[in-house]
Amino acid sequence: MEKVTTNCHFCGYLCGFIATVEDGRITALEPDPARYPYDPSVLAGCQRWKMNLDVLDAPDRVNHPLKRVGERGGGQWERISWDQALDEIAATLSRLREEHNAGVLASMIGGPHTSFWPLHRFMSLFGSPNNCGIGQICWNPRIWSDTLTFGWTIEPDVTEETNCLIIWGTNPAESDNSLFWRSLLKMHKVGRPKLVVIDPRLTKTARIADTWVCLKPGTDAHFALGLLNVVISEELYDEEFVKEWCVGFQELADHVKPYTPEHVASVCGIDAETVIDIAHTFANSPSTIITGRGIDQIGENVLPTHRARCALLAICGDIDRPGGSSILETSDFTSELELECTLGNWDELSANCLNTEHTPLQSYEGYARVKPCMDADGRELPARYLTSVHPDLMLRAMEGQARYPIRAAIVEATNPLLTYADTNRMLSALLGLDLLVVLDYYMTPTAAIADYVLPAAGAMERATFQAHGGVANFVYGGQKAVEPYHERKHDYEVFRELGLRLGQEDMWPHPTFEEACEAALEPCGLDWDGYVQMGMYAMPITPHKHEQVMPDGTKRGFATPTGKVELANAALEEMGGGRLPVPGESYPLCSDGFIRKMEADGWQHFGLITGGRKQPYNASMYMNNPDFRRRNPRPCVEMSEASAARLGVKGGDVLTLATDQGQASFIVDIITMADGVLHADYGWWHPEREVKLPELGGIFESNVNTLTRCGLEGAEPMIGTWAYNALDCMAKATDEPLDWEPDITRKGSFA
Ligand SMILES: Nc1nc2c(c(=O)[nH]1)N[C@H]1C(S)=C(S)[C@@H](COP(=O)(O)OP(=O)(O)OC[C@H]3O[C@@H](n4cnc5c(=O)[nH]c(N)nc54)[C@H](O)[C@@H]3O)O[C@H]1N2
Ligand SMILES: Nc1nc2c(c(=O)[nH]1)N[C@H]1C(S)=C(S)[C@@H](COP(=O)(O)OP(=O)(O)OC[C@H]3O[C@@H](n4cnc5c(=O)[nH]c(N)nc54)[C@H](O)[C@@H]3O)O[C@H]1N2
Ligand code: SF4
Ligand SMILES: [Mo]
Repeated sequence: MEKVTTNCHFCGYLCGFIATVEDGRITALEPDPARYPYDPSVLAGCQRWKMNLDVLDAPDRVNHPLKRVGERGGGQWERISWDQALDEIAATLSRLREEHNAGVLASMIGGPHTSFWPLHRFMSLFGSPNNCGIGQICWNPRIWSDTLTFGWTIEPDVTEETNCLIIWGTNPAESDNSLFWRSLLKMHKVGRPKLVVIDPRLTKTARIADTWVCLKPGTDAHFALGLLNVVISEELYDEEFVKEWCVGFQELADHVKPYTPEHVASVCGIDAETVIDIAHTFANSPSTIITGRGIDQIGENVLPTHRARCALLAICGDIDRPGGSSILETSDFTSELELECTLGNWDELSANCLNTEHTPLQSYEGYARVKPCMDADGRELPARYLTSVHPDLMLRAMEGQARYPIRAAIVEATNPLLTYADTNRMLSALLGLDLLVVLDYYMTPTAAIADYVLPAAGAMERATFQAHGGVANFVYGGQKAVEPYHERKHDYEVFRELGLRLGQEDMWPHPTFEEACEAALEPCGLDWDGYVQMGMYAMPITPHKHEQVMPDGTKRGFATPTGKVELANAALEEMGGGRLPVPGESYPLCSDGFIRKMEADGWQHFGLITGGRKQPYNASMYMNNPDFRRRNPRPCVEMSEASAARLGVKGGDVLTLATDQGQASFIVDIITMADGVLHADYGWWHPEREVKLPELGGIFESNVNTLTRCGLEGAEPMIGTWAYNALDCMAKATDEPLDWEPDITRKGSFA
């Protein structure tokens, strides 16, 4: 019996544990107070960590490579060896690459469940730029807007000095069970900083705020421009910083003139006074802003909103200063860019990039535009996330509607039939492929239609190295406690072994993930054991970096073409975008004809937002946990009293939502939120049912993404962000009950 340190991986926080290991199996777990991150209040508030022991042996884990037998999606599997699986997959990929080009292979990822650079390295070396993910709606808008404005990404630095914190389109009370939420609770008790929450729903976070701004979804760019209008017209900005460090201030000042408090208040559905008050409070420096999905997933408005946020922080003098926003440091350890091996194959990848003509920033050319400034300042942005193929373009290539076809896909750590937009379109595209490989813990609906399902090793069976895409000098995690149970493998090993079969030997020198990470840590003077012992490598952030005096006597400035904060952006203009942030339109999910037809049938037209995070679930994960399902058994559609009255429904009723794309039904929950808007949960399916065609684990019952779309039309034109918020739908009550039972049993064994 031995005690081994290891980590939970049921959220990105990676809490440290000490595992008791007997004969290669974990028999007990306790929190590890010696390692980052440890805070008893985080664990006390976490419903997930106790699952760690269960899932190692759960009957529904996929434990061996499986190969489809008979029809795709028919639920018949043959257990095969890893060698057979990888040999066959490699042979098919080779053949397809010969017949078409390397772009024939796409990959798909989801949230940050694992390190994705091994997949990206495999794709780079294979020659395909077609890694698809959720970047455009989850991380990239912020990274791109920060980089374009400040030359690198920024992070709020909330301290006792901070005067005001705007919590914008994020609900950390449900989405971020970490120290951040705990520290907000503490701040709330002492009343500093002032908390402003901008959200159409009165969330748990909004409840502790000093001011809750209940704005109409998707009007955030207007709101931000309104704040700029007040700060500039009342001369509340930091004159000195603006004069020395900002370009385009006068243009910005002229641009925001029409966005008076009265005008934006009418667009946002709030009072002019609110805009003025928040501008006054925020202008007292240092103040800062934290953002989330609420503004990352609003389609055309995403880049204008983020750019206006950047401008506000800049002119108020809140950048690169304690209590405001920090410019992050580059990593001392090997960058994600180097790990993903993209530069070595740049020309082929760039030539096959499907985005170039459509989303000029989110493309190899867009990346190449910002790269010289990064190089000059010694910084490296990850390339694969920021050039990832747009899902609409990937689907078009799968549908034979692009300049070359995509015929194969590797799906790693995501469940696109629930979490990507437009489930029906995704399903037919995936069913039409020559090869679909899914690497997951479970037989998800997406895995159920694959040709090969490969078993992934999970928390405590694998080492972890969480480096935030390499945009900070901060990495944390630790070692595995045991070898993977059964024949599960670390994702790294799967991609390495596939790479070795496809001529990539030279680029995979490290047989294990641990060795690869140890090599990545070498520049920090830390070996694997040292990393495991500390659980992290983190260096403090230096403030006022732009003021640093360089060897030639000049100030370091910002890593932008002008060396200053770019309030007006020439590079974007050259790519066909706006020099200044201009709000866009919301693109409807319901066409006029559809609305008329449904209205004739008694349906009503509503605004729609989706996917607000709720504990204990994570997207489509943990729906198979009987305990969670008992506690939180039903997918809900939230609405205000007034909306419910308009629809003639009460809490507990069933409401069906419909768009041009499809339909889904939810249980009504009445909350305090903007009138005329519905909020539908996401990720809901029935792992307890048959996970095979045609019903595929019940994904057509309450899956909100049967309603959504990812079309480029209506997406943000520079990055390609589509919308999961600021949408619309038709709604109607129904008498048909939904099949969500609070008591489920886990389904087992596939071989
Ligand atoms: N429990 C749980 N935690 C999670 C996840 C999970 O699935 N479950 N997922 C993880 C992932 S992948 C992510 S990206 C993060 C996301 O973390 P967050 O960004 O904090 O996501 P939410 O908690 O949904 O908060 C987004 C808020 O935006 C609001 N909103 C919707 N539309 C608009 C709008 O137009 N304007 C504004 N201002 N607000 C709007 C919603 O009402 C919602 O309260 O959470 C992570 N944490
Ligand atoms: N309508 C709507 N759609 C959304 C959103 C929304 O708010 N509204 N949010 C979007 C956002 S921000 C995100 S990030 C995505 C999240 O979307 P996903 O990441 O696709 O969501 P999950 O359900 O968490 O799927 C993760 C899958 O990965 C598997 N998995 C977990 N860890 C590992 C691992 O280490 N290795 C492997 N191989 N598999 C693993 C799990 O078993 C699970 O099946 O959803 C997006 N889709
Ligand atoms: S789920 Fe997240 S907060 Fe909970 S123990 Fe695991 S890593 Fe920590
Ligand atoms: Mo996400």
